[in-house]
Amino acid sequence: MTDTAVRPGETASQPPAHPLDPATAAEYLAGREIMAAAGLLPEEGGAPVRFAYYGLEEPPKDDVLAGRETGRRLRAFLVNTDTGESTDVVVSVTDGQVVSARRLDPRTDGQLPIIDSDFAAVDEIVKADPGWRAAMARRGLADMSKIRACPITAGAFGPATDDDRRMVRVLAFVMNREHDLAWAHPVDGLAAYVDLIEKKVFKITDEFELPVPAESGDYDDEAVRGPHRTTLRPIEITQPEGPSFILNGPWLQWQDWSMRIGFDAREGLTLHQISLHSGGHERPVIYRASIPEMVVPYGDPRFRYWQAYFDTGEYLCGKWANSLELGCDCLGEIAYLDATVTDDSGEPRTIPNAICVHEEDFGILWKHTDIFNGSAQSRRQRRLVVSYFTTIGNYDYGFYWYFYLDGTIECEIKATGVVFTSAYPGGDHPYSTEVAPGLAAPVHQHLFSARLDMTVDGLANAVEEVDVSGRPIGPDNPYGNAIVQEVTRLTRESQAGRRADGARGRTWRIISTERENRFGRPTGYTLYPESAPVLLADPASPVTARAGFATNHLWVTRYDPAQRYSAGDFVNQHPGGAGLPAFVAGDRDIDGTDIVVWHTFGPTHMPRLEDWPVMPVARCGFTLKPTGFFDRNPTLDVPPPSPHCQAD
Ligand SMILES: [Cu+2]
Repeated sequence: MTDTAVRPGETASQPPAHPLDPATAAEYLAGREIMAAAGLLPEEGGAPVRFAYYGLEEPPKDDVLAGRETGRRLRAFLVNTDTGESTDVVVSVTDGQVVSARRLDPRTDGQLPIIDSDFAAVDEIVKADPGWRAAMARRGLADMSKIRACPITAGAFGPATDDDRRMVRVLAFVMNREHDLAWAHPVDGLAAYVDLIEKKVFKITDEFELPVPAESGDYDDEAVRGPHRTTLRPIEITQPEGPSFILNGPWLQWQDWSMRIGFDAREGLTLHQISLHSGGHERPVIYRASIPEMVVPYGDPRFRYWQAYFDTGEYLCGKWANSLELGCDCLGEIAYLDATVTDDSGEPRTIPNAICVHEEDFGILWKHTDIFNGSAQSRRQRRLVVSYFTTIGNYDYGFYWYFYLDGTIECEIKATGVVFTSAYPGGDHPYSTEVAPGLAAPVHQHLFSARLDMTVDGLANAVEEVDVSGRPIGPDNPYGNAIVQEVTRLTRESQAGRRADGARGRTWRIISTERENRFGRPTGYTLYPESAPVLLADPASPVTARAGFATNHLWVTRYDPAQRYSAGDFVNQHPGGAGLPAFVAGDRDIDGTDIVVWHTFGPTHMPRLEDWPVMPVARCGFTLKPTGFFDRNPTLDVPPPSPHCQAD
């Protein structure tokens, strides 16, 4: 086993070689100095101005593809924690200048994301509040050292006086001893509304009292889990000649695939310029792939109706990335990349081994035993895996991208960790599952949004919706066995907000409008959705207004460098309407032009008993398969795994 980590610190003093390379520690520091010199960061040291986001402002696609010198830019969201003043800043590190600084209006723009120091501040604020302490005391909870305060983004539900505040809503959990699992002991019926600028509790909702569930959920305590089983024998993965990929900084090449790896505090892992080497040249497939938003709306309509996390736009998924351990999180010949993000003060922070790159055997690629010529052949499938894991509160999410020998691309998200909990009210409560005595896990959805900036054989792409259906008996179909494909070209943005339809096997084919295969048909890639439910909240609900992206499985937009986030740039307490519904309002032409495909996917999670106290990974995702992109099976040249694996 090897650990061939690439340490960005080694090259921090040099400018990155490629315009899409992640921002370096040196660039973050330089950018912060530019902001300080421009008066955007008053009072160095103990400063009230904090970085709610800080990352690379990628140059527009046209400039990158044309090889134009663009310079390096960074974007920062600055929030003054004394006044609430919020600013969206872009600086040019190359020119040493502030490019733009826009003051936000919270009533129309919403609030900047939660910052690290909000967590500690909220704990102090609620524990100092007499009203909240009295409500806890009524529940027999007087020892504040055992209480864990959980700040939850507020959404936008009115009244306007609440929505104008930079605020969170706080639920509480009890941690009886060191290492106890607090999520097993929710304090229900009570929420504190905290103003993060005034630094006080401005409202308490105290609607009912239920006993704090008592059973321990500490899954690492032998009294809970029992003794470790002793029947698992070792599995070792070895590649005696090393892996088949080449990782040169963030540039990755494996078999016919090549791509650039990026990482962002908000989006996490980003993949750029994914292409296939075929027929002697590079064929682009996706210019940029990422998961720029996700929402986890909960389905309990009682006092916690506001619970809906936009983990990416409100909490910044990438910032909470885990450091991965060889032999624990990843097995075999692993190459790691570090990620560089910043803390609240814009100080660079390296997350060692944040991104994992490795190669996996994936069972049979193709196989046939021929009844006529006696040939028996087997080939092994392999995939290249690029992944990272992040922890957002109670949940942990792994984001995995797979690239296969046959040109298939998959995105898989692994959801694990601990389900969010409440007290079980008893009786027939339809909104949650009782997972331990008196402990409930409310129903919720995890809806992810993939942004796929497609470049199938170039910029000129179009999307076709493909359904399959049987045909009724008729003169051309006398025995009723006919099956046909129905192909509908999606030509305008207004027409391309689509839902999956499992009964029709609905897929979406992204085609080149310039390049053809050997039968004169457009080369393409097909998106296979999972056809799980979209957002189930009522169309008139506040959460639907804010998570408009999640009301369709598919959106297609004309490329616009400013349209990056599915729920809009500013998600926290946004009143709604931003992101994809706004992007498509102009109803642009999407036929034979530079387009972006957006895909909503993810499970509706009615927790099972087996999800408690820690949840086995639940998978979701989507697949992109070449469809007439190649002229035949592109893996005929894969050799048998061993000479004895074929018979002629
Ligand atoms: Cu879940």
